[in-house]
Parts: sequence; C-alpha cells; structure tokens
Amino acid sequence: MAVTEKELQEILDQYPSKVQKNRTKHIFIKDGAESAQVIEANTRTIPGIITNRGCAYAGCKGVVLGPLKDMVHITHGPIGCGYYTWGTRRNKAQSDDPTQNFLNYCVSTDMQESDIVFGGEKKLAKVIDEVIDIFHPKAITVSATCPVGLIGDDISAVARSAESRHGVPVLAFSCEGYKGVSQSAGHHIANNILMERVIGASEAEKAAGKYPINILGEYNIGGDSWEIERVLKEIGYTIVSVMTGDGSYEELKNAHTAELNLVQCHRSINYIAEMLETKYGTPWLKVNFIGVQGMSESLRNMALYFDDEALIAKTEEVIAREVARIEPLIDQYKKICDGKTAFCFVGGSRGHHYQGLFAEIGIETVLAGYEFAHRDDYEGRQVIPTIKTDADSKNIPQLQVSADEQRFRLKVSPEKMEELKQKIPLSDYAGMAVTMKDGSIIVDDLNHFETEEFIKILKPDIFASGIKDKYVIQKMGIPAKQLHSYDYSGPYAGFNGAVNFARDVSMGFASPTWNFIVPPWQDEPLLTGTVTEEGVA
Ligand code: CFM
Repeated sequence: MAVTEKELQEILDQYPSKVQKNRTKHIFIKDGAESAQVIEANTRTIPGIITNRGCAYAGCKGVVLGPLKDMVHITHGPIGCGYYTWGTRRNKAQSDDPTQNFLNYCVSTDMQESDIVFGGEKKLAKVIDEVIDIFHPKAITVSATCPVGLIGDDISAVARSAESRHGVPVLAFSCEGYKGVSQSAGHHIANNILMERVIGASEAEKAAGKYPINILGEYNIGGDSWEIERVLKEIGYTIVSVMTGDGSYEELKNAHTAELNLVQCHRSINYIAEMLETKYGTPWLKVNFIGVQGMSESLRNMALYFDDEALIAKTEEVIAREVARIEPLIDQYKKICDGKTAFCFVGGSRGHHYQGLFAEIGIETVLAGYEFAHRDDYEGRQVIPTIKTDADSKNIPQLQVSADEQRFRLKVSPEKMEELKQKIPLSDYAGMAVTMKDGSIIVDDLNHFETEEFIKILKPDIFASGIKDKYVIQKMGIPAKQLHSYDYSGPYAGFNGAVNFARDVSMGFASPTWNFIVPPWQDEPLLTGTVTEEGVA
C-alpha cells in the first residue's frame, strides 16, 4: 500500500498556507523515474510544531561525547540539561580499569539564578577542581547549555586555565542547545574538537596489529559495538578505536594509526571521517552492520579494501558459519512477521539502516525518514556542493584541516582508490532514497500530526521510532519498536543482533495486548453532520 499524491496533498491541505509551503518541501513519494528528487532537510522546525528533534547540546554531550568512558563530562548549566542526558542515551561501557569509567555519573555545575545574573565561570572552575580531586580522569569535557551562551561565560578560558592548573586536558564545547536546528549541530561541534584536541595526540606511529581500523559512528546502543567487534576480531582486524561507543580518550588518541575508517552513522561523524582522510590519507568505508546482508556485505567490502587473500577467505568462512547458525532462528520469527509493513522514522541514520533488516524478516518499509539528517543522508553525498548554507549552519565553525606533514600517507594509490570506488562505497554514501521502493514515502522531521495522518492511510503493522512518538501510536493499537534505545533490549547489530531484533519484533506482534485496543478510525463514524436552523450541514 502506498500514499498517492492526492492523499498527500489532502494531508498538506489541512495546514495553514505558510506551513503547507514549508512542509511540502520536506516530503516526497519515491519515484525512480524522476532524475533527482530533492528534499529540504536540516532547516528550522516551524515554531509550534511538535518535533521529535533534540538540541545541539544533546548531540554533542549526549551523543558523541557521552560514551567516552575515561573522561568526566561536565554539563555547565542548570541541572535539567544534565539530568536530561543522564542515561537517556544508552552509553554502555566496560573498562579494564574500573576507576576510569565514569559513565554512570552525571556532573553538572547546577547553575542557579545568581550564576545567571553574576556569571558562572567561577563555579565552573570550582567544579573542574572538584572533578580532578575526586575522580582523577584522563581528561574532562565541558559542554555549554543555552544560558551559558546567553550570559557569555567564556568556557574555553576557564578550561584552559584549569588545564594548566592541573595538567589534565579540559576540552570546552560551545554546544549551546540553540546553536543549531537540531542535535546535528552538536555532532559537528563535538567532531571538530575531538579532531583538534584528541585524535592524533599520542606518540604512536603504527597500530599494534594487522588490518587496523577505526569504527566511526557506532555508539554501542544495547551492546551493538560488542557484537560487531566480536566478529571483526575473529576475522583478524585490529580495532584501534570506536567512535565513540564504549570508546575512550586513550584509544581515540591513536586513531590516526588506522589503515581504514569504517563509517556506520554517516550523519553524526562524517566530519571526522573526511578530516581523517585529508589529514592522514586514510579513506573511509560506508558500512551498515544492521541486518545479516548489511553485515555480510560490509565485511566483504572491508576485505576487498585490504585485498588480502587470507583475509577474504577468513571473512567468507565466518560469514558462512554465522549465517548457517542464525538462519533457522530468524526463519521461525519470519513466519510471524512476513507480509507486514513498517514505518521507520529515526534520528539521522537508522531510518535507513533498519530497512534491510526489516526486509530480511519479511517486513516492507512503506514510510521512512530522519529527524535531523541532511540532504546527503537522503539523496547521497553528490548533492553536498549544492546544499545552501543558511544562517543556522553558518553558526557552526568549520574546522579546516590539511595534510599532516609527518603523518600523511596515502593508504591506497589513487588508481587503486578509483578501482575500489567502482566496487565498494569508499569515501561515499549514496543515501536512503536510492534504496527505497517506488511509491514509498520519505519524510523529513516528521511531526505528530503527519504521523497520525500517514498512519490512518497506510495502517502499518509496526512503527519504528523514538520515545517521544511511540506511545501515541501504541494507543492506536500499533506495536512500536524504539530504534534509539531498543526499548532497553539489544544488541540489534551484527548476526546475533539480527536474531534479537526478529525476536523482539515478533514479540510485539504476538502480544495479546493489541486485541484490547480499538484504533480510533475503527470507532469514529466516517461521516459526521450537525443539524442547524437552515437544515443539515
Ligand atoms: Fe547516528 Fe546514533 Fe542516529 Fe545519532 Fe541519535 Fe542514537 Fe539516532 Mo537516537 S548518532 S544519527 S543523534 S545513529 S541518539 S545512536 S538512535 S537519534 S538514528
């Protein structure tokens, strides 16, 4: 089932004209016959519309920095912001040294009214001193929240002086919530400073092991990184660093020694991927470790890059064994899921990544979208030069890097690079739209009104989304699967993850709960009328 242009227009017609004009640009029905279907993305949500997006601070502190376990992350701001990012993103980590894993803590300067009036710099300096005293971390981050930027606290100056006082790196992130139109701005701010201050900060010139790689944009939600690492290590890869799931300051410093960078979530980390290529000559490979096919294909592409017969053979051996093991398990769940349809609306990458896994268990994605991705995540990186920069995007500093005189080394020759690019997505991402079927609908920054309208038309069997939107939909009688925190399940990545996902989705369908809920469109009369003095209206 699909939405027709007429039905889409009827939904949009319900908006006031200005809103309609805006929202029309954020939605399209996939039509492969059209040469380029352009979508508007990464622009401000219309005030008053309830969006599912977060803020720049959430993207910086909560998403990119949050999982780095051996740093203490200080939130400079009122307590609510710190509380909001305390464990809501599932930053799971294990540490050989339990004194250097601070992820369970939430450290905030707890700004009060007097700090807003008289300034919060002294309080921030005091908190940094306390953190050094109590925790002795490898390094500290300070993330600014909205009021900090409004009152003009100079967090960089405070961080610099604390750094010289204690001899411990203190990194300041001006990621005030309002810095961008969504958390995407915060990703960029975090990427810049990690690149500037952490990556390459070690003396190491060579990785300690064969086939050294970094995994970028993998955040270990529900243990995803651990499942991916299990397989990669067995094949023989050396994982220099993970950015940033179960990651650490110590590992990140060595990231320049990798021979290849893998990019799972393009949206949140493509900046570092590109900068690593410019500075050290290391290409990046777009991977998707979600789904059996995605996982297998990514492994094969990695082996092709290293072009080593033993590695290729080992890759095939592991894939064959893993697939044979999990196939019968997935098949039993497929019987429950086959023929169903899904909405897949998630942050900035999962709206795309989960479609393959859904397909593997027989579920077709009829609507997909991102909360805060950019046009390249929908249309492919070839559109980047055509993306207009607006006042909001100019707000975020662009870090300029150049080739490192000592360390830059082309990892593959330009000829080999061209040859590989024909076969594998090397330093490229084709985006979501190209893989979707004609007739499916793609929506940027989907809101509650549109969600309900599309659900009435498409009646999907499952709604894959986030915490802000799922409950309304469940009350309509449709199972929802949170693809941000996995409803506290997981891992969903890799081979074992695919089985877990199939199991959880099947459980959602098989639950008897849905028999007790009547969706609103089943008991609302199709026609309504009122009797007035003039007659029936
Ligand atoms: Fe990347 Fe993410 Fe995502 Fe993201 Fe996020 Fe997340 Fe996400 Mo929630 S970094 S863009 S800002 S894959 S927290 S682990 S699930 S919205 S789709």
